[in-house]
Amino acid sequence: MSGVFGGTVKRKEDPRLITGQGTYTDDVKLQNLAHAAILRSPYAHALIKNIDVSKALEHPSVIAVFTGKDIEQRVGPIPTAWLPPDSDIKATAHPALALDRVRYVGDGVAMVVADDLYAAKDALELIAVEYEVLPAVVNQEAAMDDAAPLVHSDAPHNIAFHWQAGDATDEMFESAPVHVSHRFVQQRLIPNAMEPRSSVAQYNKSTGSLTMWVTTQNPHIHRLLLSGILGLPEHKIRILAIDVGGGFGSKIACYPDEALVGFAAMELGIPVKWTEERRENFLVTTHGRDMILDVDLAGEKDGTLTAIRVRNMANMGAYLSTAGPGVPTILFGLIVPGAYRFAHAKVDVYGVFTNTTPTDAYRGAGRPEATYLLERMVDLFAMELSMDPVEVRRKNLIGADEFPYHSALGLEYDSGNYQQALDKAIGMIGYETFRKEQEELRSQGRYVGIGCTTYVEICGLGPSQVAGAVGFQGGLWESSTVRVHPTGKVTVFTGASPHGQGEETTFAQIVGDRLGIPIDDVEIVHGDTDRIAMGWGTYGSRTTPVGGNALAIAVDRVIDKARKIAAHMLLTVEENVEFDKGIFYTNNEDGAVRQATFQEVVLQAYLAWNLPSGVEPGLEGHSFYDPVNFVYPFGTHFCMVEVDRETGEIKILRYVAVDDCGRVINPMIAEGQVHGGIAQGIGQALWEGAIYDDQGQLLTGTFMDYAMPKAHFFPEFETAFTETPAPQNLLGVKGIGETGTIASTPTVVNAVVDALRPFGVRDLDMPLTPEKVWRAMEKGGESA
Ligand code: MCN
Repeated sequence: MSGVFGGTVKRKEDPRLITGQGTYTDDVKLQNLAHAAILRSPYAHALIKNIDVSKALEHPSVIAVFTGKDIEQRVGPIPTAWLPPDSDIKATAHPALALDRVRYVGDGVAMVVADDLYAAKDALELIAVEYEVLPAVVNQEAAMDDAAPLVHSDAPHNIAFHWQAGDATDEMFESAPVHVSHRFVQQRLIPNAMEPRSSVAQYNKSTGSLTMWVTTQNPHIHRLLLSGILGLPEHKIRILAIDVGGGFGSKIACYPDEALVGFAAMELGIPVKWTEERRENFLVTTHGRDMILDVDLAGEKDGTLTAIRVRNMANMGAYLSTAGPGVPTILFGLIVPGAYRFAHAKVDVYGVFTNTTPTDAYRGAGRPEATYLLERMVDLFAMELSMDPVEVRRKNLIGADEFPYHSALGLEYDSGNYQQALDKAIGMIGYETFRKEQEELRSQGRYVGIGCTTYVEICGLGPSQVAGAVGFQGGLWESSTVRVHPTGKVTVFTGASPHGQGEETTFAQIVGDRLGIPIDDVEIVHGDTDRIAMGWGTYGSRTTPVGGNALAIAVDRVIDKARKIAAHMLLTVEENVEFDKGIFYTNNEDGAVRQATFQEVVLQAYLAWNLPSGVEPGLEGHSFYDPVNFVYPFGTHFCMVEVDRETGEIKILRYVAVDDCGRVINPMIAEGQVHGGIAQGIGQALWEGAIYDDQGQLLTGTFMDYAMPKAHFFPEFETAFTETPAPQNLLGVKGIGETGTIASTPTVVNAVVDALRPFGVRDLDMPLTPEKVWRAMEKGGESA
């Protein structure tokens, strides 16, 4: 079926985006637009002894130069929005421009505003800053050491917070028949959305209102935070997220740069634009992952898993970013037991300050890290018992009849059929056949391997009550307004803020399906705080399960009102009126059918000549939907690889993904999300990794040193869905935006380690570069 729920429909937004008709923030052109550039610290840790801006001010194109001291009283600190409870959190102030100390390379020191972009950048070189360089610390474990320099004097041992969950005790591991321990390092990753960050601000002095175009995933959160930072009432700020070229979590945070642009426009009374260079994107846009994970797994000799324990040292960087503390706590910690029937679990998380770029969400945010350690541990456990890793998984997966399932860490998994997804993936990859071929190929000196991941994800953020209980300083519901125009065309206003995911199409499908109208008659408006009352944005694969259901409820409210009007038109009572495929109808006692089209009823609502008593004119539905639970997508991924004995190069032979996101609205879009996610997850497994030297200099600050995956690195992904409806929401949907990233990283690493088994290799730290793999083979030797 095409065009409605469940149908493959081409993305409505694509003709605009792929023919260069998209409008991005940097495309915004205003009269008298000035340009801002930001002077950034070249040191990871230093005292600022003096800043001399006089020469920069002499530059003929320079309009103003601001330092931290200049704006201290006018621009408030950049806050974090996540304060994990009972964690003794040190949410130390993050000034928009450094005051007397810089804490990472890239920390803002001064801002130049000039009438020309290049002049602004030239003038940065005219600012003389006198620094006293201090020792820096970049590794979180080293930062917790007694002797480590302190990033913030009020955070002893550089511990920003300590958060715990679960009840597993030492004894459970010490006395377990099988006990496997291992340390995993989740390397730091640098999100690289196609469009770098940008903001433009325009202040109207006569009305006291500030309009800002911002590359953000959550315009209303930006409005809320900027209102506090700039001391401007919220209703005087309009945030516009027009076309946003990807975010992957890195455009959630409210950054100092945006506050500075807003301030400059207010202060100078002229519009100001700032756009990040790619180099700045590497340096100051929030990074992802960077966790050191010490894991213990306990089980029985028959392969039953009983308890899991993790100590996570999470590198938070120099400041706590907007959602930063949420990543290693709720998003990571609570899903550690995964898809398995663990009786006990324990998670200890230390959020640690270092002299590095702040970390925040990066696609999957916490869940890839949890899934990685778990799926690697399951393979190590299977290795310990000489069991087939797939069999260990099958034995421990939560059964389809056990839902709703209460996990060892207190979550209620909504629905699942994990075995079905596993069986489907096994069938697609041909697991048994491969195992036989593997033996044969190994005897010929060819090193092929297969890896598996059976995952469950927590997403659809989320019930506001839970969000509040775990420290999020906001709600996580979503709003929707459905405005039906007199001709039956529809405009939807959603508080979600998609930036590449395709909801202009899938949300139109939800409306088209329910109202029985073509999706071309539906326009989705998002990313404008003046047109949309409130919303919490797009991240955590929440847009469909939360925003989509808010929309469905609002549409149903439209239908409810329209049904009253239709009943009046059809000379019957509301209860006798059915609505199907855009037609209201009633069955007469004589068997005749009377009917009115949706459009006829809508017109009546506006003409208002003949409305039932008590029914107001017009047709609009609103909803503020707060979900009762998260949603829990799941699935099984398999990967086959071959490792070149001579070079250590890894070739991905096949990749199979079976995912379950409940009812699928648009299979093509969902598949596209899985593809993108897999590519990003494999990027972490094989190529990507940020490296700092001991002084805190980022050594991987360009695409020359930071390897981004490219399409030709991958085989064609073989994808499929199973559909287990989400039982707690109207549409039966779960999120799909992150599943690929979550599942693919351990899948590939498991496959490579499997290929290297003849060399006695148990584990390798990511990224699995050819050199690392080759050395492992050399060290292990053929006979190991
Ligand atoms: N969908 C569907 N059926 C479902 C679930 C989803 O057809 N059962 C569709 C949706 O309607 C939407 C898409 O799949 O068109 C993704 O929806 P959803 O899972 O709700 O995820 P979000 O829209 O909330 O997107 C967030 C998610 C995250 S967290 C990151 S990070 C990410 C991602 O999506 N960043 C992206 N995908 C991205 N894709 C692009 N192009 N750019 C990014 O920055």
